[in-house]
This record gives sequence, structure tokens and C-alpha cells, in this order.
Amino acid sequence: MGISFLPSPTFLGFLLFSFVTLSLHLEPALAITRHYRLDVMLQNVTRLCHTKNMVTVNGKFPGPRIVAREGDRLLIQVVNHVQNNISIHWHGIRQLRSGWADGPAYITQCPIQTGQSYVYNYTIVGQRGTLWWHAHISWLRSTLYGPLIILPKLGTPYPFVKPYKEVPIIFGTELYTQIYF
Ligand SMILES: *[C@@H]1O[C@H](CO)[C@@H](O)[C@H](O)[C@H]1NC(C)=O
Ligand SMILES: *[C@@H]1O[C@H](CO)[C@@H](O)[C@H](O)[C@H]1NC(C)=O
Ligand SMILES: *[C@@H]1O[C@H](CO)[C@@H](O)[C@H](O)[C@H]1NC(C)=O
Ligand SMILES: [Cu+2]
Repeated sequence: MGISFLPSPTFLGFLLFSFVTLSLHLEPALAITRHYRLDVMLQNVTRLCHTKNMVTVNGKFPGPRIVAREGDRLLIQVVNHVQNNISIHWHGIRQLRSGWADGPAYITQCPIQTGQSYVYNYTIVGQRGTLWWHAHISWLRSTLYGPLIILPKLGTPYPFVKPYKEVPIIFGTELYTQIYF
């Protein structure tokens, strides 16, 4: 005859249950919502001694970088101040249950018309690294683009030695030569 100090299976089950629910509750607490506003506007841009009046985002060429962590929600308001119809595609983002935020005009949304705005609302799930965003209508993609940087979750290391410095490099052309999706 002996006295057992082993916790009952029910108690163990309860502990496991608490642990699992606790972990489930902890995770979203780390993810945040990040707000961006992209104003699509004309701007005189000078490159290699040539000045061109072009369609830009926030007057920058290339456009501003968008930074988020894996798990974050992005709320990006795009405001159209130019005469062209606009839509922005978040290249490489897996739109899980947010297909209407993908961006191709006439495929997942109507274009944003002059003077109108649209809020792209999506969560980044299971992705990290550097992607890019670009206009997804007509030739506008030739000047409307910028980096989209997804950092690992807080406390999650990169799958390589942490770099000393990171510099996004974007290759672009003003010539619109190809149609692609
Ligand atoms: C761009 O330059 C032209 C010619 O100098 C000027 O008339 C126009 O106002 C400028 N546009 C902007 C948005 O700065
Ligand atoms: C802009 O979009 C609207 C709505 O889809 C369309 O009726 C109009 O023809 C478009 N304008 C141009 C210049 O494509
Ligand atoms: C963004 O989408 C989420 C999930 O569908 C929704 O709960 C939230 O209200 C949306 N936010 C805005 C500002 O549209
Ligand atoms: Cu793309």
C-alpha cells in the first residue's frame, strides 16, 4: 500500500489546457495594428539630370517603405489625388480571408477613383522577409512602388546571423514594357 503524490490525469489535463489557452492568448497580444497612409500624387522627380512630373506615393520615388512584424495587421489608407484610377497590390502577401485587400484593379476591387480613398486591411500570417508593393493598374506600376518589409515576431530570430545593417535595394524602370500579374 502506498500513497501516490502523482497528480491525477484530470489535473494534468487541466494544466495542459491552461497552458494551451494561455499560449493562444499570449500570441495575439504581441501582434499590433499598423496604420499607413499613402497619398497618390504628382511630383517632379529628378534622376540622372532629368526632371519628370510623375505619379508618386507621398511625393517619393521610390515610394515609402512599409514595415510590419509577422502577425501584425496592416491598415493602409490609399488616397488618390491624381486623374488616373489607382489600385495597389501587396506583392507576395498571402491574403488569407482578405482577398479584397489584394489590389489588382478589376480583379479583386474596383479602382480607387480621383478624390477617393480605400483602406487595405490584412494580416500578415506566416511570412517574413522583404517584399514590395506596386500599383496594379495600367502603366502606373512603372513609378508607383516601394518596399514592404516583414520583420520576424518579437523574440523570434532571423533564420540567419543577424545582419549588421539592412538596406532595401529596389530595381525599377520608368519604361513600362510588360504586362504581368
Ligand atoms: C513641376 O514643375 C513644373 C515646371 O517647373 C511646375 O509648373 C509644377 O508646378 C511642378 N509640379 C509640382 C507638383 O511640383
Ligand atoms: C476609372 O474607373 C471607373 C470605374 O471602374 C471607370 O468607369 C472609368 O472608366 C475608369 N477611368 C479610366 C480612365 O480608366
Ligand atoms: C479589418 O478587418 C478585420 C477583420 O475582418 C475587422 O475586424 C476590422 O474591423 C477591419 N478594420 C477596419 C478599420 O476596417
Ligand atoms: Cu505584384
